[in-house]
Amino acid sequence: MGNGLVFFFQEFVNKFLGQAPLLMGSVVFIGYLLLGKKVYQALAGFIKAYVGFRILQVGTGGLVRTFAPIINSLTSRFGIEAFVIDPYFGQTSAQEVLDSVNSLQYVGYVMLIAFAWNILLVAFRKQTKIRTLFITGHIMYQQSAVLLWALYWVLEGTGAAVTMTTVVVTGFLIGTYWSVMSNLIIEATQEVTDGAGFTVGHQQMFGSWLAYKLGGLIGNKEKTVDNVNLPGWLSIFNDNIVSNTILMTLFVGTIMVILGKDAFEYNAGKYWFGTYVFETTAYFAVYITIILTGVRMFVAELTESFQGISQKILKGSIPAVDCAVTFGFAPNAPTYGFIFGFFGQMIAIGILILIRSPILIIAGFICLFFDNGTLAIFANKAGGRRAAAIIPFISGLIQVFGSAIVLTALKGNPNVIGWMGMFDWATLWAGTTLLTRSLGIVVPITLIVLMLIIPQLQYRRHAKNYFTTMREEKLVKEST
Ligand code: ASC
Repeated sequence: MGNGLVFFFQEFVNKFLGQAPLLMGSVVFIGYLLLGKKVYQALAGFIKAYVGFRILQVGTGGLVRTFAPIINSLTSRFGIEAFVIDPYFGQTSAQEVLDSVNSLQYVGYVMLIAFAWNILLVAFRKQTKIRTLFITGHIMYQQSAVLLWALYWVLEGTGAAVTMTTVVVTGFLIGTYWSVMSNLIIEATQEVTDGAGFTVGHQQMFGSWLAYKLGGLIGNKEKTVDNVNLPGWLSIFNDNIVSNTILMTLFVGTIMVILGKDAFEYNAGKYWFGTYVFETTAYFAVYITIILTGVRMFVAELTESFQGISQKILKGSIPAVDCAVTFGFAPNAPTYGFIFGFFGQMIAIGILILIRSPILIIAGFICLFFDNGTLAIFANKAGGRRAAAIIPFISGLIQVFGSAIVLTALKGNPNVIGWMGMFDWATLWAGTTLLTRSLGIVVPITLIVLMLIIPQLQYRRHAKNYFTTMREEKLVKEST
């Protein structure tokens, strides 16, 4: 019986909870039923949300496949052998380390504890002030795995299986992070998306909040990345397809030319090197357009159907979803984030090489694009182009240095090939891991309590309409 239950949990976690499109579609389906729609209407919603999410993944997957090898060969060309800061390199390290101590299955437990804790915190939202349900499945799995690995390694690292105490504490800690940080950026995300009815549930929620707060101090929100209003021929940059293609051709194209044609396997019968460079870099705009198409589809369904959940069961709650969902609201911002974050990371890597650091870092595309792209979206909303350039630049430095520092504590295991690298992981989680190594399990436990204070402070600031749903606020806005 006990074994059956464990088996069911593992199946449920891997084949449902960890499958973001299925989870997303199911949330939409349930939402529509709660709104009193017919089953066939709810089914149509499920399909649109599922297919929309899959389209998003076609776009993000295509970006990664096209651009990751270019970034990788850039760093390997210069003879650097090091750790990669990419979420999947972090996840792989976590899985391999945990598997080597027969504990991979505990990642599922962590994820379930965290998700149940998130639901409970929302259920008691009058007391906890948490309004957000974290439903970005692949990120939930990834973060559960990486945090369990990091805490196991610094707390135990014995070679024996992970203890239940560490599993439970990790579950509550990551669940608190999902709840508190996605809740923290509701107000900013609402500004960014013009009240689209969701918040971000990803890897840089704390970073996005900082970017939004600091952005306002750095620049002018009127001078946004999408409202460049350039004179004469430069006005073609006002179209994000055109500007993304031109900027990426210049920027990534230069990198490709530096690497030279021998660095690429392409069909010389079909392309000159020059056209190959352009046809590759133009894929950037192709995939961004695909992402936006998918996002529009599932956000439309999610925004409407989630009303069922936020009106009927978890009143006033909001879904926390993938960061790429915000990209449609300022389509030039991710390019800013990518380019300036790239400069920051390259300078930081150069410094590591110069000081002969024992840890070298290899840049990863996901971190460069999605992480800094998201920070640029939030920075731009509060501080325009200037903020969208400066903040990702600084973030690039932090991503490299923070990851290098935390890897000093984790590199002892031969299965380690990288770290997540995303902003929150290079700051908050790197710090937590190091502090836990020095002070023990009181650190994660204290952090749970401290984080739970944040929504209480936030509530004081926004008490008046804290629990009205995003949709209601949007309606109020539109009617005034
Ligand atoms: C991540 C991760 C991805 C991407 C994606 C961005 O951190 O694991 O697959 O970012 O979620 O849309």
